[in-house]
Amino acid sequence: MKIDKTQIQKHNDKLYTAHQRKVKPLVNEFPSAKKVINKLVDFQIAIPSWALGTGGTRFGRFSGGGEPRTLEEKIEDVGLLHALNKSSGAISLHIPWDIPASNRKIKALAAEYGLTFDAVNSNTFQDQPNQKHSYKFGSLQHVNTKVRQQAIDHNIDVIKYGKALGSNSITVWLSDGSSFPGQLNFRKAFQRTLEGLREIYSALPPNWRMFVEYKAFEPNFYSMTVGDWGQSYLYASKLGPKAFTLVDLGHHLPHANIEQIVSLLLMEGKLGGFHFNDSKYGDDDLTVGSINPYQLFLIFNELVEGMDARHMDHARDLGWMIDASHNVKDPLEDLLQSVEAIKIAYAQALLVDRKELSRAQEANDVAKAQEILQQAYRTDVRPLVAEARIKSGGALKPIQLYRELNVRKQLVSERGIKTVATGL
Ligand SMILES: [Mn+2]
Repeated sequence: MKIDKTQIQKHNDKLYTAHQRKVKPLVNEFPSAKKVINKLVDFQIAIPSWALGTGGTRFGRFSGGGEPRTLEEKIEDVGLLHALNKSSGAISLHIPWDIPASNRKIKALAAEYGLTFDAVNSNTFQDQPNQKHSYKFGSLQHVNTKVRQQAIDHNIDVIKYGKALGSNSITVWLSDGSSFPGQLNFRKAFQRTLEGLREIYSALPPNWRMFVEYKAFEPNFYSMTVGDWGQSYLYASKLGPKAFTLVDLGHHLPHANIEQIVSLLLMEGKLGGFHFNDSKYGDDDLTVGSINPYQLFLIFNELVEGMDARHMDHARDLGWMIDASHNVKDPLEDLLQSVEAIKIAYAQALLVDRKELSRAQEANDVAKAQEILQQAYRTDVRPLVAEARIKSGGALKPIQLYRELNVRKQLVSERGIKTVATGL
């Protein structure tokens, strides 16, 4: 299904007067409000193909119905999100789950919905049917050269699929590691992994980037071969200028200071992109901003500061993507909430008075520095985010319109109640 412009216009007309009442005071209060709105218009967050179905845990999976069964239907779902919020203009594919039957047709379909292809993702964390060698004991780190070669070949294939669709980056997340002390020689595992990554790196087309994603634990519970930002940074530095670290918010040990990690990676020019989600305990993959929105704001505060220090384009120079999973919510509503939370945190970070903050920092005025950050964080910027949405042709209240149009009900009637999306 498609949401057309008149449906959005009708919805916006109904709510416009009330919206104007809220946005005007903000525009009057903040001289930078118009600039902030324009930056919000530009800012796009890619949707991963695997987040469109209901996720599960190892205890079970409860499908919500109407889930996309094919790559075409996944593109349709992201198209629906993008029509509503005008901020989800890219889809990130996972190979082998999302291999197109025809690149030309898939590209044309995506263009119909105004979508581009974000980073492509490889998969060496599970065995596929008819796969020759098993990844039970790792992929690029494996003691057997044939397993390593199979993993290298797969990643190079993923680059080829991405290239055909106009993507320009690959995200490599490895589940490699060990679950028991003594199982692995850390140094050999690192070196083998580096050698494999080097081969993949050398297959990158000229304008491509490689993102090396780290994770502290799971599925391995004693060591991960790309376990933290230091290890990822080490790989990315040794690989070369096209390799970067990717930060997934849920992939840290509890209480890690992610904003500081982000600041230093940016300083070194080695931050490549983000996977947004939220968590309370581990890699919970919860809706962005649902548990700790202040942390999200502090991360964006460092992002804006660091990107501006390097004269970077906020919208284009880093990869922005959601990486979450939904056990009990409608995945599309959940993704709308996640995108909104990201834009709110970004808008708040844009409102931080940088000059004043720097003065307070240089004067050791700790209380003032905190006041400046919290002044921005406690500003209700939702009308600015909504204004940006109207300007780009989206809906004032995306979830409200999604419900009014009975989107899920229609998807269930088109696709069936017992559909299961491919992927995790
Ligand atoms: Mn991730």
